[in-house]
Amino acid sequence: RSLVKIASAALCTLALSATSSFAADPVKLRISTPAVESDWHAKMLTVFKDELEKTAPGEFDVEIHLNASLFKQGTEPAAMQRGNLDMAMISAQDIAKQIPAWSVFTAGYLIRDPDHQKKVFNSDIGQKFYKMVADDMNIEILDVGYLGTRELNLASDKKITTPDDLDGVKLRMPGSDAWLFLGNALGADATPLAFGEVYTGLQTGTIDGQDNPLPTVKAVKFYEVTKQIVLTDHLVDAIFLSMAKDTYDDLSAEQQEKVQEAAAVATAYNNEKRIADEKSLVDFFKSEGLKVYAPDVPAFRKKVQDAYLESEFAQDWPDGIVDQINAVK
Ligand code: KDO
Repeated sequence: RSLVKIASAALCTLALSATSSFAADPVKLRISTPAVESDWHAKMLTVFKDELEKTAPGEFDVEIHLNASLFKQGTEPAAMQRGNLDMAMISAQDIAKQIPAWSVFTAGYLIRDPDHQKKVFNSDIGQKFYKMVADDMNIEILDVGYLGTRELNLASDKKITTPDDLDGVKLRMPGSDAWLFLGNALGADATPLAFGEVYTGLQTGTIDGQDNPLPTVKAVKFYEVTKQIVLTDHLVDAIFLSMAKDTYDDLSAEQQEKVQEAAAVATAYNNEKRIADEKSLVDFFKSEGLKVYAPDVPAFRKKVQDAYLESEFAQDWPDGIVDQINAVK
């Protein structure tokens, strides 16, 4: 009898420790990004982590890996799909490699501004495109963040007015077809290079320029190795805070809700900071000795829009999608 008691007590302890260790084990969320610490979308990851710590104390262990130290730029979706990474901030260009319809969001001069971007992705259009990513890539997009409006940033001080002025300019773009197409559509000679190598490329002259939003030009100090910023406004860029669907599906409904809420708080923080920065940074770059001016933007818009509409990319866009995006007010 006492043996039975001892045995059942032992079982009880086992069961208890199994439950309590399960409850105490936080869900590890490893995030990889090429972003540098001082850029807003890197800081937004800390906001995400802090928010989760507040709303779900001890339930998550968010690990942030910056500077592409965990996975190379552009390889994050595959890493999430293989089960090697839980979260990343992925681009429309990354997604378009696997879902060609997504290339519509890589087209220059389509999304008008950050407000339009948020509204498009919060609408049925966004829901439909997010579902494609969940179904075809097994990745859950939590929210869209505004990466900023991309501008040209060149090492030479030759005045740029129209796309013809970029003839022969070796313009670094991130390494994928969709990115290179955009660089060439602007009139430059697009050349691929990883984000982490751009500063040295500009410094040593292996590239003549790069394109990025102004807050990133500041965060990575590209202004130290360039002479001008041409305000082409060619791409209102987005970054999608995402989670491997297997990781997401393993969370409880309550945890999923907290993750969604934390993502919304984080992207709101990023967007507010970036939009404010974009308004004030022109003066900063001028004070650093750079020329900052607007070219003939309608000439760039026409060249780029024509290039996309005639491209093979456009053949994969859902019927009527450009009109639907334009109609979002
Ligand atoms: C870049 O390489 O120029 C880019 O801006 C592309 C974006 O999609 C994104 O990968 C970003 O770099 C990184 O997050 C670094 O800011």
